[in-house]
Amino acid sequence: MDKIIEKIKNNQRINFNEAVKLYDMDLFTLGELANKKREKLYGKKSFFNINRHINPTNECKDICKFCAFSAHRKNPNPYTMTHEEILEIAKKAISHGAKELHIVSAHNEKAGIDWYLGAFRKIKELYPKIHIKALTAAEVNFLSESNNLSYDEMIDLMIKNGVDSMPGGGAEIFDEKVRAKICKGKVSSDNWFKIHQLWHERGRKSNVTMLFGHIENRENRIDHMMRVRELQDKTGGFNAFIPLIYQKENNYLEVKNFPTSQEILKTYAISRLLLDNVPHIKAYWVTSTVNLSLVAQEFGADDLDGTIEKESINSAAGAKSANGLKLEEFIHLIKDSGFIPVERDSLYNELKVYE
Ligand code: V47
Repeated sequence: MDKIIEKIKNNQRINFNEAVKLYDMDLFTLGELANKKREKLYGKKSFFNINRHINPTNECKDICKFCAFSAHRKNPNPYTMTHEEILEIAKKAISHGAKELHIVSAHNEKAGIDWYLGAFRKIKELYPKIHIKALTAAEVNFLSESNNLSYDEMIDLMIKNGVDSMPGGGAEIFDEKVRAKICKGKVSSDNWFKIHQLWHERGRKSNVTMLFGHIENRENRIDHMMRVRELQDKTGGFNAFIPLIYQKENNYLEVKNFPTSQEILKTYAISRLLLDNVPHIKAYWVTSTVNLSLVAQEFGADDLDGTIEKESINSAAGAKSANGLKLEEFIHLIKDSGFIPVERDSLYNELKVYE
């Protein structure tokens, strides 16, 4: 273990086996190593943005076992918003100060590609300054396949219709065996990376998530991070790595053992240490709970996502995030935990420092 600590302290890269071994380190030594890296990059600053999540449809052709959001037997409430409804939500969010719309949908075979793209185009026509973070690689793959478009053509259409950056969803766990068990039929891991690579090659930014705490093991998580590090070495296009903690309600995935808070904090810390080329580690409070994401600030995380306003995907599976967080509360929580809240834009330019 001493050798690994030495390497980390000397800013040398750790490899797969060393990263797996870090899980055996005691939490506080590991946390301190990750915190040192985080402090070197950002001091006590913790980033967030004022954003609004919009999930315009839950009608999905795929059945991911972990998903409680899509309309199915356990959640029999299919909906598809009209463009007018989406625009109304955008208008309200922007009037409340939102600078980013995070728009993610299910894979709706009835809606048509112009329903997806037209929504972004209309939002941008009315609100040219708003940042649209939309379409996961899983959606891009679905729309490409169902419209006979190459990924290149799809990406051209996204840019033409006003998408600014891509969210990190649909990554789940990249290990093919685990993927086959939890989300068979969804975009393959290779294609998930292909889509993000093409996006980055257009000079655009994206995020990458990792859904953990279900049937995967520690090796699968490290493998996931290693694949991220590899593409990031080539493109530098990922802004943030976002570990998502599995929520267990209203879905079809049978999970017996859930990760302890210790395991979750170790995962944040290891991601900070292993992903030396990814600028931000996001503790997405929706899945980690607000309290644990505040603690995660001392274990390598420097970003807490945003105020969100409304959230449907994780709250359907049990997360307490349906109505977002109030800005004042968010700021107070970060301050009270000993960090400096920094409102950022979607590309991590600092907008306001709350000293
Ligand atoms: O890909 C679905 C996950 C993701 C469950 O890029 C679940 O800034 C936990 O990608 N338990 C969508 N997670 C959300 C997402 C995201 C969130 C916040 C910020 C960003 C970003 C991206 O939600 C899906 C899937 O991995 N998810 N069901 C569940 N039961």
